[in-house]
Amino acid sequence: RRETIAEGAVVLRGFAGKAGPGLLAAIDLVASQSPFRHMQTPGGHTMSAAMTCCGELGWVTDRRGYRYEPRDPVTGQAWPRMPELFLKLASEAAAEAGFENFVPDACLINRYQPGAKMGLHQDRDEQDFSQPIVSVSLGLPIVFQFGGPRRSDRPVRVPLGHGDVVVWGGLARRHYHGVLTLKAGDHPLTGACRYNLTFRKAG
Ligand code: MD3
Ligand code: FE
Repeated sequence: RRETIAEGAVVLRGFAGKAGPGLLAAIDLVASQSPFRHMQTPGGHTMSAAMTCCGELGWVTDRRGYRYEPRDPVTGQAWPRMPELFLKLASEAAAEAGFENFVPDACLINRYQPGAKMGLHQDRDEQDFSQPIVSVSLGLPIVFQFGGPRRSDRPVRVPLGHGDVVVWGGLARRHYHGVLTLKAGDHPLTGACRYNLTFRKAG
C-alpha cells in the first residue's frame, strides 16, 4: 500500500484510516481553542480553505506575508499543543518512508468545504528543507496536483482519499503542488468536508 509518485514522494494508502475517529476528535479539540478561520493572502485574497494550527509554531498569512508565528493572531494565545496522536502518526509515517526521528513543531490543519481549492504553490517558509513534510487526508476525496521545481512544470494528478498519508522529502519537498476544487459529498466521519493535516519542522 505504498506508492511512489516522484523521487522523495511516497503515498501510504490508508495509513491513518484506523486513527480517523481519534484524529477528528483531536481536530475538534484544537479548533475549540484556536478556531478555523479564512486567512488573507499578501495579495488581498481570502483563502478558500479554512485553517487552524497546533504545535509550537503555526503558519499564518495576512497582508504582511506568509510566516510562522508562536501565537495565534486571532486569540492572542499560544497555539494549542500538538496532540500526542498527531506526533505519533507523523513520526510513524515518516519512518515508514525512511525518515527516522521526525519531530514536527508545526501542524497546519486545512478544512476544505465544497468549492474550496488550493492553487499551485511551493512550501518555502520553513528553516530546514532536509526535514520531510507529512500530510494526512481525512474525509472527502480530492485530486492532488504534484508538479516540479518550476511553476511551468506540468503537474501529475493524484487522487487522495480518507486515511491516505503522503511523505514529501528530498527533492519533492521543493516541488509545486496544490489541490483541485473539492466536490460536494457526504463522508461518514467528516460530513461535507475534507481535512488535511500537514506536519512540518518549521523552526
Ligand atoms: C508537496 N496543503 O498546506 S497536502 C499546504 O491538501 C498544502 O491541504 C495541501 O499544500 C492540502 O501547504 C496539500 C500535501 C502536500 C503538503 C506539503 C507539500 C504536498 C507537498 C510540500 C512540498 C511538496
Ligand atoms: Fe503546500
